[in-house]
Amino acid sequence: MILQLPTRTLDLSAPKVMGVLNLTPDSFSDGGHYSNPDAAVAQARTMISEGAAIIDVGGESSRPGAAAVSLDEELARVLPVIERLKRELDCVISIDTTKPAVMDAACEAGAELVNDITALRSPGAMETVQRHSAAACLMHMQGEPRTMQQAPQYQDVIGEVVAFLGERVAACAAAGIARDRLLIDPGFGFGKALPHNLQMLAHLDAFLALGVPLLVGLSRKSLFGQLLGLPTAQRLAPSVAAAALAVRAGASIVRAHDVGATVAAVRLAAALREAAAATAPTVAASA
Ligand code: 9MG
Repeated sequence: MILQLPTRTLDLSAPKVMGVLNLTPDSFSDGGHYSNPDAAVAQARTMISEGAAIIDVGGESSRPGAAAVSLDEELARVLPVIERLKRELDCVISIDTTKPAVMDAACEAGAELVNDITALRSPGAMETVQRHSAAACLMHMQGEPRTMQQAPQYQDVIGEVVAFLGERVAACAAAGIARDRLLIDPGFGFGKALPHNLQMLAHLDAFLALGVPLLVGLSRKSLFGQLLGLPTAQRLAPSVAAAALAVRAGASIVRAHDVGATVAAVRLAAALREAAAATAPTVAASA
């Protein structure tokens, strides 16, 4: 599989890691670094040296309960960084936003992928992606970030999320965004309780049936806190293990904070996936 971008083609036959570059005040220990593009560019440089193929730049937190950010504030956070990434580093730049005006300005500045947790449902979002010939990641979320974790409800989480993503892929195709510009994402932690997240991870293959490359974001998610009792700072091991499991099950892109460890795990999982595809066990079942 490939992902078609405006200036290049990303070969997804080997899985890729998307490094998270959050430019929100709560993302930095001093609470103010986001206003300094130098720190952000240095962090992106490190992630690329560790093997990230994509840098996902975000100026608004999607954590449950996070405050909304104005358009001007979001633009002020992301644009100076995208401009410098475009000038100074060789990577695919992704813009993590739900606002069409931010998508537009970010693509103008050099972003080639729009990562939208609302799956391009804002008026004008699909048209903006189409106008820039950008790629898009369509993510499932039940509800909205402020309240989504209060009481997520599904009859059949896999069936409902697959159906939603299939509808969004069809809507994008109808708007002229070719399928080879799309990624789908089940949205771990976005309006899902622990059993929903575990069912989705256990049945990731169900999403592959849509024929669109699968991106997953599990890094440091609260499901590891719920399952293992670990605070955010101690979620590296389960995050990396989950990334490997996702790739073994067929994911093409993994979104991660800890790029070096995730790249190593993903390479192992990809090698196992290839070995499984190339060899069939010949051991006869015992009578
Ligand atoms: C922005 N963001 C936070 N978590 C995410 C996830 O799981 N997937 C995608 N596509 N974006 C995410």
